[in-house]
Amino acid sequence: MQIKEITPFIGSEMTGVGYEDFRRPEVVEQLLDLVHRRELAVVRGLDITPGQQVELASRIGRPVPFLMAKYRHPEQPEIMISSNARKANRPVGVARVGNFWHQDSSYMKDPAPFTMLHGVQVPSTSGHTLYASAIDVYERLPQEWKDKIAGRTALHTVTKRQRISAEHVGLSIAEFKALVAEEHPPTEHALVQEDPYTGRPFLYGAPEYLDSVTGFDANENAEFFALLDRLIQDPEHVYTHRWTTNDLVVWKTATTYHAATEVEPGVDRTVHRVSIGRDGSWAA
Ligand SMILES: O=C(O)CCC(=O)C(=O)O
Ligand SMILES: [Fe+2]
Repeated sequence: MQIKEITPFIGSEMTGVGYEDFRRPEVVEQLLDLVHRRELAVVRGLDITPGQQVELASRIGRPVPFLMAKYRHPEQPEIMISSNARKANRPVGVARVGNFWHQDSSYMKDPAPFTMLHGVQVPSTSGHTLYASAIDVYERLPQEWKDKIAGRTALHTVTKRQRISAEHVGLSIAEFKALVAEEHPPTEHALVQEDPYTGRPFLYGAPEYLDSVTGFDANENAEFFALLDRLIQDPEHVYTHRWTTNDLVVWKTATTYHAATEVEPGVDRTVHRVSIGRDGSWAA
């Protein structure tokens, strides 16, 4: 087995391991340790079945079945099929998942701590995933902004990203917004948090999932969000994951900003996604 760091600021990669190796608790521990220390771990060439993916996820925590039943894997409800492919003219999964910079489910009170993707059918020339470390983003904040945000909370919201779907047909924009606000009320989180595993401070909040920083006026919010967007998307600090078949990618949701990029026209991309919640042994 080989392990190497992908960039100085985020990511480690494991090669030369197979599913059998992950039956050994120390190999799972090693993977988790990489995720904790490097925010993101990539295992290349892991040829696993959907059942084995869920099995592996359940050694890390508690896989959480996806909310929308029709996009769950038919045999493995813990897997959400994230795909632009169609079969018999029907979508096989959810298209355009996470195609903007975000931290997974930050608009929820207690987001699942890890996300795991398995590359089932992945093009090499598009559909990459971009990653940035929230620890690195905090470090690069100018001191005056660190002082300005110290001790503050922010309101997270999904309303900027909510899509209109069948259940919303016939609603006015105002009614649609009211419904979303009722289903997903804004959630308050500390803006600067400390990673319990490494003790390092990180910035919790991506502009697309942020309503406002508590106590900031509209100008301060706009200025802060623009600064955050620049820091998160700085090409010098972004890792572009170019998928190869059977990549397994696991990240810490709190400390990882990421964005899915466009898939070129006429090309199918399917990844199997498992959201991993806390369980007793990994409660942090
Ligand atoms: O499919 C991808 O590239 C990542 C999408 C995403 O944001 C996620 O699955 O959380
Ligand atoms: Fe995501």
